[in-house]
Amino acid sequence: MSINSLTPNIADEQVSSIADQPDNAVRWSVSQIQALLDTPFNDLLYQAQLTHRQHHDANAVQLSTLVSVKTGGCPEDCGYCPQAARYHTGVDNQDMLSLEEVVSAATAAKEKGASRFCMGAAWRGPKQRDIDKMTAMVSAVKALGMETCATLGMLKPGQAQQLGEAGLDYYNHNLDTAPEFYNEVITTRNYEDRLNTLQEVRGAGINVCCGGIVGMGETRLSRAGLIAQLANLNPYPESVPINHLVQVEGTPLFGTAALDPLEFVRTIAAARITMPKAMVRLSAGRQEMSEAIQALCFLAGANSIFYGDKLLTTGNPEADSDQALLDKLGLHTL
Ligand code: SAM
Ligand code: DTB
Ligand code: SF4
Repeated sequence: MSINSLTPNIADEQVSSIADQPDNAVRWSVSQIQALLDTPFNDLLYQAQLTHRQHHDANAVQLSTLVSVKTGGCPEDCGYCPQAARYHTGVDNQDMLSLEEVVSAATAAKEKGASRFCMGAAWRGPKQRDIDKMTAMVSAVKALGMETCATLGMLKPGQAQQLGEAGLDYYNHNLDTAPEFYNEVITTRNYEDRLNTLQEVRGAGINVCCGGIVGMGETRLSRAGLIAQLANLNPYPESVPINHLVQVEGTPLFGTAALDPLEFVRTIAAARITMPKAMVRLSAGRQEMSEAIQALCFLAGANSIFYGDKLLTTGNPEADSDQALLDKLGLHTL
């Protein structure tokens, strides 16, 4: 079934050019994605399900567990982040974890059923001595038979290569929001910096994990702008985390007006439709979300979650309650 039969408000000539191109050459305009977001909810979810079922097992969910290998004291000014040194959020700074601590966290995550282990650090970017420690951690986690992921901030030339040689499967670096809203949220690094790091990751042959945050006070148009940026990366990311802002007291974005949860579901659907083969991760913010909204996110094409009782510094549903939710929905894990 063609896209235009389901989204009548997308212009015909735009649709025919999409249909004629292979997935990784598809170019989405912001207005096309806004048209998707404006589609009646049932049509949007139906279209997302059709796309999802063409490329994925509709009842499978991949589990990634996060660990913060270096916490707090970050020099950047990301307005959502509890780890920025300049905001007073009550996060305890923690120097880098030891190799043993990381391996034991990864072992526990594997035993609980996670297939991917993601190591995060509150850095603007890693120094060479940090890369040396990270490569040892990546190799050790890889040796456990897990997929490895790291999110360490901006990478300089050569750093991605070293991480890749150590066995890094994915690097997470988010665009976070649309270009026009970006400066409202972050000023200490720009959009171009982020795109450059993504280029370093691609160049090293590492899979790209790249997504953003919704619920930061952005408009629907800006949500469309974020999805357009992600979908137009060539190729688009293998893994797309869609985070709902976790509001942390002390951060500038604390107190932002709550987003209608159905807008979050729509954003997931737009990610699924525009990046059909990607793993779309229902990411931060699940603890504040009802089971019904999470179920709608799975229906909209999310097929991955962060799993384990903590994200980096904030809470996430307990593993047991997630297992109960997956059971209730008849979802199995990858
Ligand atoms: N410091 C590195 C960086 O910023 O690239 C890596 C860690 S950083 C915490 C990874 C991502 O977590 C951010 O890009 C952002 O998308 C997400 N994040 C951070 N705080 C969040 C919050 N309060 N709510 C939702 N997502 C958040
Ligand atoms: C991503 O997109 N979300 C994760 C992971 N990548 C690193 C982080 C969410 C952080 C939420 C706030 C916290 O726990 O500090
Ligand atoms: Fe630092 Fe990353 Fe938090 Fe930004 S998101 S303040 S770079 S830890």
